[in-house]
Amino acid sequence: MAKSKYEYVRNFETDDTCLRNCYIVVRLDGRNFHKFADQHNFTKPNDDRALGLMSRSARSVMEDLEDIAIAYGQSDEFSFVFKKSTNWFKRRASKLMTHVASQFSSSYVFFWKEYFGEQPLLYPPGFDGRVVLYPSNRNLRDYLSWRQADCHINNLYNTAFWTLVQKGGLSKTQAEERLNGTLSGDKNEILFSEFNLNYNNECALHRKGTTLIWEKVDETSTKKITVPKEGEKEVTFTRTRRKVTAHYCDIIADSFWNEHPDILEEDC
Ligand code: DGT
Ligand code: MG
Ligand code: MG
Ligand code: MG
Ligand code: MG
Repeated sequence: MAKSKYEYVRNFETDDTCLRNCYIVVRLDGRNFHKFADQHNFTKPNDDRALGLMSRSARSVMEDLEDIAIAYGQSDEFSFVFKKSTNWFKRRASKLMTHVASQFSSSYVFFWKEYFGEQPLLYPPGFDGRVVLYPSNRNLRDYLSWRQADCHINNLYNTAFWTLVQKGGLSKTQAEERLNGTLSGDKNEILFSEFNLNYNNECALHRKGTTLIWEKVDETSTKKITVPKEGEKEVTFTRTRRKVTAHYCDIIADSFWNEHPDILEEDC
């Protein structure tokens, strides 16, 4: 077919193919969620409805898009790790990132009511996205460790801050002053000695964030079948399915990676 005279405009498109042999990480972060959380009455410091909805939306991304080996989320962010070997959308960064961001955002709205019930969604939320490439397993693990350490630091601070305000009767300014310059150990100590709260016994989802991976799960179901001469009979089927499973554990140390050796590919 003859090309139109306008065809040349295609050449203005830039090549954004991701380098081969690298993990492609897409990280999304809620736009202005400080305000969004306030306006939708998120509980402080952690709102389980909001965290559940983030996780549900991330699962939809993993199920609907190809080649995501692991995802990690905390607060208003989620990181998706595409396999090193993925060739989805010819590894074009803009395609990968926009598909993740739009699937996530539409899922967040689609599943809102399931998590928030009577709390109406007041305006359409948005998420920004970025793409980062990691060439080695060490770099990828350090990236995920960085996000989990961020979760830990923020959650310990927020837990201490809101405990001082909600249970200690301090104003927000007083709580801020009290925590100014404190180290992790000091915050743990305040929680333990003044509020009898052992931070390590707090909810793992809040302390560690959410890790989603693919796992093989056996599913058993029963079915009624009709056998000639014998009549109706109940039989049990077991089939193995790949499912997205959620984990609220440490992903910084080796143990998680040793227990799930399929997530990472060989370094090349
Ligand atoms: P951004 O990302 O630059 O558009 O601005 P923000 O406001 O989204 O800032 P960010 O992403 O650094 O921080 C996340 C905000 O979301 C933070 O202000 C607290 C809020 N948030 C996230 N999860 C929860 C929650 O479970 N409960 C409450 N109350 N707030 C939350
Ligand atoms: Mg930000
Ligand atoms: Mg944000
Ligand atoms: Mg954030
Ligand atoms: Mg199209």
